[in-house]
Amino acid sequence: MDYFLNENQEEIRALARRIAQEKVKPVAAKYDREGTFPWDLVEEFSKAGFFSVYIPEEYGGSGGGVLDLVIVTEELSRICGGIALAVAATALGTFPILLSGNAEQKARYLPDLVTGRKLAGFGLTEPEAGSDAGSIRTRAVRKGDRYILNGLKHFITNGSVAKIYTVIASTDPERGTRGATAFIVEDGTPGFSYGKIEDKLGIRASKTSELVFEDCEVPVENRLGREGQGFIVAMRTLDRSRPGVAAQALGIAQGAYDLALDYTTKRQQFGKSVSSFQAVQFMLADMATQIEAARALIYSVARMVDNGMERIAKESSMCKIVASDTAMKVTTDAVQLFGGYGYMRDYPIEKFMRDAKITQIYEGTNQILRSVIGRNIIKEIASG
Ligand code: COS
Repeated sequence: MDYFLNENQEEIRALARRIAQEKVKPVAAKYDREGTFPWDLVEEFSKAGFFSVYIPEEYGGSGGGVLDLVIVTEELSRICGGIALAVAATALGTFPILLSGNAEQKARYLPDLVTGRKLAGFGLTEPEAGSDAGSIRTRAVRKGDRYILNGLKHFITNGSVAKIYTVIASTDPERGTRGATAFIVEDGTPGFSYGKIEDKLGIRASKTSELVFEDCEVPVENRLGREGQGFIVAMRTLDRSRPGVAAQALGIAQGAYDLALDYTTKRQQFGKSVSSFQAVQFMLADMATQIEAARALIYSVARMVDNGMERIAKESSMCKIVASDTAMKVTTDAVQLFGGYGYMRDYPIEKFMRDAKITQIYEGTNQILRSVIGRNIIKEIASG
């Protein structure tokens, strides 16, 4: 397939592929085993400019868009979907500032995010507000020139390693989704701390933690947009970040397929390579076809975002569903193709299956995303 990427995007792909091979591959198993955060690789990604690829030039970025971010995420995830999140989750935490930040907020926060000197995180989810994002309980009460935040966010990617968080809190609980407000909260703000750090099945090189707010004082200047706009800020952010989760899933699927193809052409049974059997060829054919279909959809949605299209909740949900279901199917089949070896931790393939699972769950479970697609289809009909 040819996706007619521009010269810049081809260069970004080549660079991300090289860094993934040379720097990520040798240490991916170690970080997965230890569950530690890859600060040395963050340094490499920062030098390579990966944190800046989707940020406009006026804010110090390289002027690309979501498609550029998708390419970086895909290539890094071909080797390790967990390590790729250092970049992808920082983008998730940065989108609200790009979308809704005023000039001072952008000038203050974007320079450190563009370079990767600081990582970002996005605090929406709470124990009682997952799919039902409108029912958050974290409260923000205005007192003079500050807001006092109290509450708990959990399952926050980059939690405890990021320095800048976009946090959605309720300023008017009576108004539900229309009473939510977005804030920028910096690491080190008094009253803000990290709770439980999660021990996960996959993406173990990525940190996931609780964010705890206890009378945390956030200056009014750190409010993103107006009071009551927080839910829309969050939804618009997720519309733009879901192609990134899809790209992570795509990379994981491609990485598992690459290994399975190599293995089945080398593995000999009954005096010939197992890839010469039709049963295996059909599996490889399905894997390759599904991966390409996912890629075509993700790149199209990323291009929609980059061309300034606004209402893209339906399409962005579609690409996340297709790519993450593909990742789960392809990685499971890849383990199958490795036979007994596939189940053993000595081989790299089982990690892909563990890493794939989260892509069907986070940034909207594939079930709630079907509901988002359904609502939008009905709305389109109603509006003619
Ligand atoms: N872009 C812009 N605005 C949007 C929007 C979008 N994608 N989606 C919803 N909105 C607006 C609606 O237009 C509505 O605005 P008004 O109040 O002005 O009418 C408002 O947001 C509330 O929308 P809605 O009534 O549809 O809210 P619901 O509580 O019914 O929930 C869903 C909507 C299910 C779509 C939302 O809760 C959701 O996306 N959940 C999944 C959250 C998620 O991904 N969680 C994972 C963790 S995030 S890392």
